[in-house]
Parts: sequence; C-alpha cells; structure tokens
Amino acid sequence: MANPREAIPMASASASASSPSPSPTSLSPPQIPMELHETNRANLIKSLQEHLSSSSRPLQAFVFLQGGEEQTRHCTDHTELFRQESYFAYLFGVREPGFYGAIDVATGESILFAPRLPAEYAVWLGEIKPLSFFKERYMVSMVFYTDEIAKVLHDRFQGSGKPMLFLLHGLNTDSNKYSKPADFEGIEKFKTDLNTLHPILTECRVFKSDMELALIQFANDISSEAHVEVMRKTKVGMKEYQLESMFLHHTYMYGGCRHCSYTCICATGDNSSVLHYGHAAAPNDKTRILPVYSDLRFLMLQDGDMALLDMGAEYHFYGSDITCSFPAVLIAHNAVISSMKPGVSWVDMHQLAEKLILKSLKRGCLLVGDVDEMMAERLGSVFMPHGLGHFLGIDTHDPGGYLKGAKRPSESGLKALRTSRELQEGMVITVEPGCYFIDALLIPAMESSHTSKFFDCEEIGRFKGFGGVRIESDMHVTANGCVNMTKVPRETWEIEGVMAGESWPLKRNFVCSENGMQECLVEKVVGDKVEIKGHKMTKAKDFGEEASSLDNERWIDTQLVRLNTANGRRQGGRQG
Ligand SMILES: [Mn+2]
Repeated sequence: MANPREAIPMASASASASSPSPSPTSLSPPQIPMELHETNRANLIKSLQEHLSSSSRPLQAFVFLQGGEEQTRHCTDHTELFRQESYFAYLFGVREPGFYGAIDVATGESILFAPRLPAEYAVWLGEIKPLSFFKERYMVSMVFYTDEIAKVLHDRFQGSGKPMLFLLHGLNTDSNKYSKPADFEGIEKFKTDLNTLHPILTECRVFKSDMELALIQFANDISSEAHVEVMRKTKVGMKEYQLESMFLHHTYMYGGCRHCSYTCICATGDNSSVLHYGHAAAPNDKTRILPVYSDLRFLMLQDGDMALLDMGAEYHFYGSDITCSFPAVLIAHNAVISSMKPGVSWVDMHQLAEKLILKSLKRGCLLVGDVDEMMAERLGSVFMPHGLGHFLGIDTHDPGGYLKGAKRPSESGLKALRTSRELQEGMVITVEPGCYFIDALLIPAMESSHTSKFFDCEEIGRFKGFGGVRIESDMHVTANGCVNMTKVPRETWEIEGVMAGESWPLKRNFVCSENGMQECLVEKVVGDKVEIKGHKMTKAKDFGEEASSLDNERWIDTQLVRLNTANGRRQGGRQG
C-alpha cells in the first residue's frame, strides 16, 4: 500500500468552526440517461427470447404495453398530476400520459405510439411536439400515433397469420390488484398472450442495473439529506405536517423531486404505532412534537413524544424509502444488514430481527421467559406485525416478491412479508425492523393462554401511548454482502449531535476498544487506514495489537473506527 501520508485528505479537511452556515445541500439532480430504458428493454427481450426458444415458440411477436392515462378529480376538470405507470416507465421512461409502446421480440426494435393531440392543446398546455421529438428523447426506433397502432404492427409483423401481442396481465402481490392489459381499437385483429410477459418482465425489474442503482442512490442521498434537515429544524410545538413540509421542500428544492415514493408518514406519540399514518383521515396534523431520540428507558424518564418519520423522494420514477426514529431497533437493523448476502433467506432475516427485538424487550423487563419459546408462539409479530422489508425501485413496494407458484408463509408476522425469496446480487431491498405497542395486537396476546405468561403487564402498561419505532434503510445486495444506500444518523450520539447543530456526516468519530468506544476526530481516510486526532484514549494498548503504535503514528485500521466518510457510511468495530 502507498504511504498514506501522501494521499489526499477526504473526511474533514475543509469547514473550520468559523465558516458561515453551510449550504443546505451538496447535491444536484443528476442527468437522466435514457439508455437506462434501452438497457431495460434489451434485458426483457433477452429473457423473453430465451423463454420462447426453450419452449420452441416463434419469436415473431410484439411486447405491447399501454402507458398510464391522465385522471381528473372525480367529475371535475381538475387534472391530477400524472405519474407514469411503473412497467411502462421501466421500459420506455415516458413521462407523458396516453402513450402505448411496442417492442419487436425478434429484433428488439422499439416503437412508441403518441396520442394525436388536438390543436387546442397548444393554447392550454403548450407546444405540440412532433413525433421526431419523442423518438430522440426516448431513444426508440420509431414513433407513430396511437390511431396507427393496428396498421403499423400489422405492417411490421414478420410471421404468418394474425400478429401475436404479449400483453401485461398479472397480480401485484402487495396490492392484490391486476395490471391492466393494453387495449386499443383493432385489437381483435391480433392474437394475444396474457400469461407470458408479466412474470418475465417482473423478474427483470427485481435486478437493478448500474444506471438504475445510480438513480435510487440519488433518491436516497437527497432524502437522507432531507431527513437530516428535518432533525435539525424540528422544534418543540411544531405540527407533524411542518416536518413533512420541510422534507418535501428539501427534496424538491434541491433534488428536483416532484413526486414522493409514497405519502409521508410523520407520526408523533402514539400515532407512531399506526403503520401507515399520514393518510387523508390522519393527515400528519398533530401538534405535540418533542422528538426524543434515545432508548426505551431514557424515553420514559424524559416523558417526550417520539417522532417516527417515514419519508422518501422519487427521482425519474426511481424511489427511496427511509424511516428515522430512535434507535431501539437499531440492533436488529444492524444485525440484519451484517448478515445479508446472496443466498440468505429473507424469512430467516425477518426472524433474526424478531428475535433481537424480543431480546431487547426482555432486557427492558417488558417480557419475561425464554425467547425461543416466544419465537415458537410467534410473539415477535405482536410487536412487529409487518415484514422486515421489500424490494424497492420504480415502485416503493417493487414487484417480484413472490414468483409464480411461490407460497406466502402462513404464520403470523411471516405472512406479512412482501417477499420470502433468497437474496441475490443486484436486488435492492429495504431493511425496516420496527417495534410497536398496538393495542389491537397487544391486548389479545396478553389475554391469550399461550402468550400471557410472557408479559410483565405493569411494565407494558407504562408504554401505553408510546406508539412505535421503525428504522429503515435501503440496501443493495452485492456479490459478497450488501451496501447501505441510506446515509442518515442512526446511533443516539449521531442523532443528538445533528439535532444540536453538528454537521452531517459528523466530524466526531468513535474508536472501538475492549473498554468501549472513545471519541476521536478523523483527519484523513486512506484506503483501510484512518488518521485520528484528539482522541481521549490514554493507553494505546486499549486499541489492541493492530493499533499499538497509535500515539506515535496516529494511523489505525478503519476496522477500529466507526466511520462516516464522504463516500458513504462505513461501520467499523471489532467483528464478533
Ligand atoms: Mn418500506
């Protein structure tokens, strides 16, 4: 390895204590590469060709999809802001409503069909773009009008008989709704297949390309930054929607994110046990805001409201899904992340999280008895009724969780899992353990003859109205493990630092030793070594053999430091 002293400083070289207030962002919206959708189409055609060839079916056919249609508000002429249907967005990246798209399965040629707009459009909605505009913008082979679909596809069909169309029809295993197969005037002149396309296209969406990952990373970066802004600016007495507003402002103002991946959940106090709080009937409008980011015991002493903030922005269709709250479930979150790699079963990960949450509750004296027995009685699902996490991409709950024929687990808690698959390289999946005090689940469990013995009712009673906590990060599964795409404060000391006005990532870092963690300043990061300064350790031997010359050299392994760098977050600390 090169001499680390000659390398370029990375971590904390700039900003001195006297510098003016920092820019609210270090980010700007990235270029949108339309090649991304070209690659998506190529992936689909490759998979589809392989599938058809293996069953000796002809390749002379078209994939044919209908894009989303603009909706008005009930019976009025108020137009809702349009967001493209996700499968269509995946293949074509088209942001306008009313399009159709075809891909020639044999040649891979792509055809967009644009709506023929009335002359009036130019008056109310702006210039009517020529077809050549869409051809160039969306990098497709050809563009025609939607009233030409039947003729164009007939003309271009190379096979015999009626042309074959592969239409999109299949179940979304999260919503239990079916995607709507394309329909157009003259479809009766075609043969249609409703079964082949959906599972193959869905499986393509499960594995993210580098260009897709870059967009998901940006959505994560701007949303992480917005979460930090909210932590910094939250004041006692604020309404929940003011937190939501700060998040929306930051992601739109600095990230150009007009859409969110889902409706913001800004829950304080007992609202945080409502898993999808923030909907129209509970519109983030409570006042008591006093977020206390600490552990369960500390929280009770402080008598404060917890804030559970689940908010994620979307950029060019690709989303993020991030939840911040205090770190009681952090042990489960971190343990799952350090166990994740290809081949690991998601059901096992869910159970690992459950077990660690139950252990925490037992340590906090809320539960008594044997944790394995609690697991056998599925007690974990009383405190975490949702699944550990879900695929993420163009949809917050990205499809593909259950392949055709895959069975959903039937046990309580496990049946809420949005996937039971083994992890594979290229997947993006959220890790979101939570722990909630939900009367509707807690009371029956405390009364049940199977599970009543596990509860310390008096201790549980103290948590009435406490709500719940959830920590959620977006993980990219790699060949050997996973990368956390979310960069927000998680540890108590990180959250408290940010709320007290420190910059993020924190300049403070902590060196781990057998005696616990000690504060230090990281000066430089070079490869797997860091230079530290100002540490409070007095005995170098406390760092162990690897850092025995610490006082002289000031260079130690990152393995010994909990480190935040400009490159993202790396967590050190001794293994095992
Ligand atoms: Mn989620």
